[in-house]
Amino acid sequence: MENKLKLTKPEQGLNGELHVPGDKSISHRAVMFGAVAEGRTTIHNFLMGEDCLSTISCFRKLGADIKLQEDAVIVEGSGWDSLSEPAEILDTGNSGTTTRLMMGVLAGRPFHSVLIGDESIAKRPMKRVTDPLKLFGTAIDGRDGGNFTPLSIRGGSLKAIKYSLPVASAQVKSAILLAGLQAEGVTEITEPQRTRDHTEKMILEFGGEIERQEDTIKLRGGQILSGTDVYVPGDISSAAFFMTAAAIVKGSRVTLKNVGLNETRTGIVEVMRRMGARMEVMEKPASGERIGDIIVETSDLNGIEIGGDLIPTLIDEIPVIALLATQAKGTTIIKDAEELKVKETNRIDAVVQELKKLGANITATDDGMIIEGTNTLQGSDVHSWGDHRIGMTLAVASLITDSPVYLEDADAIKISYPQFFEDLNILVK
Ligand code: SPQ
Repeated sequence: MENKLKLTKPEQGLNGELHVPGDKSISHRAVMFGAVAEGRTTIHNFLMGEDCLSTISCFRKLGADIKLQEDAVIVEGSGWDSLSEPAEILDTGNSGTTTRLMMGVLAGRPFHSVLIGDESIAKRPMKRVTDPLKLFGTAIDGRDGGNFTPLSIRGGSLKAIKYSLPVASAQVKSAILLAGLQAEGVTEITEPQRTRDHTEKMILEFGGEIERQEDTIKLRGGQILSGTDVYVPGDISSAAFFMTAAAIVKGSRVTLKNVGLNETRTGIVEVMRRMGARMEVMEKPASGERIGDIIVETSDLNGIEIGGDLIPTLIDEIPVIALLATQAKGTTIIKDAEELKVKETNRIDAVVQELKKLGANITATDDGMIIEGTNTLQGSDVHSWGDHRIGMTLAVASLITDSPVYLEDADAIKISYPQFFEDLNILVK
């Protein structure tokens, strides 16, 4: 059982309050915008997970002045031109967001840089970003015609583009917006489905202008952004693990404080409501991103169908929703989610294979999965596949298995939630 973490069912339910760590998507973007804006940016509740630390490390290699303090991250921005050619390769670690958004930043910088990540990043498709960046006029190449890392970028003067996204992806949209800010003219992007809009919101928070009309976003290049204070809300994708745990572990009542409630991210709330979860969402006044408290109690759940426009609003929560569905009466069908195949792992295969080991009645489909509930889950040896969201899903599953779960590569959880087990312990005591 070496290198495996033994996880056992708690004696009673999960109870109490928790502040989940800062939102990963917003933390990345706050560093990036802080580095290219003029003046000081102070980021409160920054997520100190490995992915966001990769973003900081890449920007430092470009010459950005970023200080980590106990309660904030301070970025002293001096505009786009303050970034300079890195002497070293930029290593984005396991982070798709760092890789793809950096590509947009580097597209307009007049120097050469090389981006590389870990084994998982090396398998994730980048052509979806290199294609539009080439249209702007960037010289960019990589393995397989620019589809895989290492990527080599020589940025330069960019001309605005009109682009219709072939896949619903906030990362691709954001890379185009970051290039668009450096381009001459007005960039227009049309989305096939609405995806998380933290980049658009952050452009406004940094004093920029951006418009949205139905599915099309318009952004003028050459805008000067100003440093600001960013308050990062709790990450709803992290909260989702405790929302699920509270719903499926008997005798639970959990309050998750100050969670981000941006409507492009709250698909999990809609799904849990439709499944019949006992939950309450209490929104609080906020100036930037929406925030509030989410209270979840042990619930009797029913299977539902999940697909269409809802998918981009809960894409990262699907592994834990699959676990939730094992505890719901009837059938849950998750469809239109083929994007899961190109995340940190193929998350359809990973979830199905690992939950099956615990006795779940779950089948993979081409674009999602079908889960038959309700199942009593049993303990087993399982693997995170090096994917933080698979690791946390299996850790939550262990709260209801009739014997211990032995989780291999639990360390992957540190990518987005370094204090996950400490926070879990707060609720099981
Ligand atoms: O950064 P990374 O590795 O791509 O992270 C993931 C995650 O599970 O944390 C996906 F694997 O989240 C993405 C998300 O799936 C973060 C993100 C963003 O911050 O813009 C957008 C989504 O990806 P995409 O490809 O749909 O744009």
